[in-house]
Amino acid sequence: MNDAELLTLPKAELHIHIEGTLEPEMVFALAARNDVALPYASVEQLRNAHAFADLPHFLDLYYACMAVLRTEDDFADLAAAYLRKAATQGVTHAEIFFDPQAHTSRGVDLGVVVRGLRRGLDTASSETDVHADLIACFLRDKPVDDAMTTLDALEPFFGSIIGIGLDSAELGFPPAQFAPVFDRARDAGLHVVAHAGEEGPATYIWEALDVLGIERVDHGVRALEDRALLTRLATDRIPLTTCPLSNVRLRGVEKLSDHPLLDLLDAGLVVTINSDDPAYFGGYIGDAFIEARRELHLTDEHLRAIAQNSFDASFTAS
Ligand code: ES4
Ligand code: ZN
Repeated sequence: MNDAELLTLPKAELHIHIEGTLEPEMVFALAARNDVALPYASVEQLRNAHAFADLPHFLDLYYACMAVLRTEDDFADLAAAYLRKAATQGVTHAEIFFDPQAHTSRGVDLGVVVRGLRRGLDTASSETDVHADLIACFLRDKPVDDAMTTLDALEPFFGSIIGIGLDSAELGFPPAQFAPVFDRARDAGLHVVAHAGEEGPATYIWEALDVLGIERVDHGVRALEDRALLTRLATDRIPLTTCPLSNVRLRGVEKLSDHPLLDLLDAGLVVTINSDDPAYFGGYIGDAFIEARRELHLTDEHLRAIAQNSFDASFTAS
């Protein structure tokens, strides 16, 4: 398989934050459209700020840039641009995260967010044939009460989302405290996932599995530190949505050639490759496949297995 074939190899994207697809050019375009002041003078200056020490450092810029997203059209444009881009990278199915609290806390109505995203996805979907679903993520570095209130507010939109997730700063924010929120979501028939083992320890992955009842682990790379956990993930076929370019940019690994994704595959896990926040981490999902192949010497057999895993691990792809 050459790079062009790998780029367009059919794949499902299971770990993508729609706000992380906000390219610097769109930040400036929306800032102008909405009359929002930016602390950067140019697209180039903003791009130069894309050098991160760790996850919290990245999140500061990620939340700051979102200030330009204000209207239903903004969210629709963002979602449509992502899906069109994804179509060029072999994506035929995407399960897309969004962060309701990052918008409602700025005074943006939740309906504006969900209706805008859904409209943008529908528009691009009809052009590209890429199927797209939404997963609402709660911010684990905000109080549980805030997540519960947000779940209440999401209830009228349960028909527009397929599940809930848990994201934002991980270290110091163990998953178990969100049990009441996840219990309610599961009772409502929603799928449940959580970021765990990105920067946090393997114990957070155990908690997310046993207390939150998650069906997929987002990232999960630190599972390698716990043999019993690897056995559990392999036995129960709990997929991992790894994001190699993200782990390099946020310094979870020093360089891509150090990424443990092959070790996770060798341990028998259902491993997938995803893009996380492609506007910030230097590449979309097809780019991640290409770079991971180059640096980790993945064979065509590995790559086809990883792509197949993405469909097996998806909630709604047929
Ligand atoms: C995120 Cl890379 C990452 N980790 C946790 N939460 C996030 N939200 C957006 N990107
Ligand atoms: Zn993520």
